[in-house]
Amino acid sequence: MSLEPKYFKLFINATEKAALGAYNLIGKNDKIEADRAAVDSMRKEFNKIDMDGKIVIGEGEMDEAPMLFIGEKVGTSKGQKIDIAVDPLEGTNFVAKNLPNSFSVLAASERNNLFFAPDTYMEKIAIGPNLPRNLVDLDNSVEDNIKLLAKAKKTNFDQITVCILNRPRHDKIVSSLKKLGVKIKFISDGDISGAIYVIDNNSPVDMYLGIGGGPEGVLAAAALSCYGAQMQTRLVLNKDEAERAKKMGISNLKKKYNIEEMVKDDVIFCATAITDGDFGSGVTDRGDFYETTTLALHKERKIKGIFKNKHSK
Ligand code: VTB
Repeated sequence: MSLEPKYFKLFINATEKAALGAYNLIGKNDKIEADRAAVDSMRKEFNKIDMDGKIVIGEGEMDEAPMLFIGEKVGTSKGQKIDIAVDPLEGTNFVAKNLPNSFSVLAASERNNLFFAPDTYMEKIAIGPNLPRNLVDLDNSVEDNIKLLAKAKKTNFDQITVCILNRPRHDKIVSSLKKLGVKIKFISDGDISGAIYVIDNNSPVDMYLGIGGGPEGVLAAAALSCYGAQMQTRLVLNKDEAERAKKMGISNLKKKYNIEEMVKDDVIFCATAITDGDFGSGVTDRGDFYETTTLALHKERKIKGIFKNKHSK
């Protein structure tokens, strides 16, 4: 089922307002306050929208997050039944330290169409569009995945770039990549952008690999699905998390999820830059108004664009 077109602008406005909310906290070295401001502004906008909205990926579970918690109802309750995955401030460190690549992001789809991922780690592998379906697989060795990708792209290993979060948990993957002579793009944080690099024509990234946040995985999948890119994920759960996941209705804890299982149908994806980033300038003070830059996608309507908007002070 498709989302009504009117929601596209309304959701862009929600991430814009969250980005504006965090703007005054750029460089204040207070990631908690920055996150709170973004969450607060996004929630206010949601509650003005005529929709029967539900947060499916949010700031945590009800007992640990006061706002935008998983299961929270948002909107006026008139209108379409919509599930929303949010990360009002992706890259809290980046905002706190005034570094590039922080943004406010959401994905929305009709009820029950987004993977209800718990707030745990997730293994991820992503590649761009126009490649054979199911080309790579989390159960393949790193070597096999690189070989398959290089063959499909008719290129050599040393022409392949893999993006990965710079974490000790990835040492083994990194050493395999080094042995193959593959180029590595390390990121310090922010693996939604990391995964999105595979569809960005201006970035040389061919594959995203490694373990990052589960919620970020679903948000990245929403963007990638609008471009026909591929992604496969699997939850990484400790004992407590396994129990929680079961309670959330996940019976097969070792399941590999393909992008079509994470994002089942139509989806709207919006990401508004807070600090300058890969898809454009962060919130900019133009004197009389603020200007925002948003990457916004609507799968069914094939809209993929960068939208600049003015906001009065
Ligand atoms: C991951 C990643 C996020 O934080 O959740 C990461 O998905 C935290 O990883 O994009 P560590 O626990 O290893 O620090 C981000 O990078 C930013 O929220």
